[in-house]
Amino acid sequence: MGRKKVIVKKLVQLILAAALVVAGGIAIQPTEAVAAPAGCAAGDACFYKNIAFSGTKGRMAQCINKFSDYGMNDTTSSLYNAGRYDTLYVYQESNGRGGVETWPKGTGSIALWFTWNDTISSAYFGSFLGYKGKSKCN
Ligand SMILES: [Ca+2]
Repeated sequence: MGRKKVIVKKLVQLILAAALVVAGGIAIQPTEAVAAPAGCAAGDACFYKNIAFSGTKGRMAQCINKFSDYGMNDTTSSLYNAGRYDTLYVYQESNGRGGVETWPKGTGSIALWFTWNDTISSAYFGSFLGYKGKSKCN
């Protein structure tokens, strides 16, 4: 193989690798190890109407079947899991239905991406996943 062909092959490999990184970034909502926002108490998960943990805040201690019960359906643009033990599970529809995304304790997102911005309708700490749709989460 000539030197030119080797260089072209390497370039193609680099471009393909970059494309894969971009595709992965779009497909997966990144969990960011961000500092806990002020006012999000230990043990809670906090949901904010605006990015960067600002705007109207909702807090969750265990689980919420319907964000609409709190006037927050499809409004969350940033969130933080200040839970002590559990991973936070959020869903695109009420009662734990639809697409799901998770944030381990101590992580959050300062700006939810694409399909996750303004779409969250229910949320559960891992220990309460068994109560999806039940009154305990109302
Ligand atoms: Ca929704």
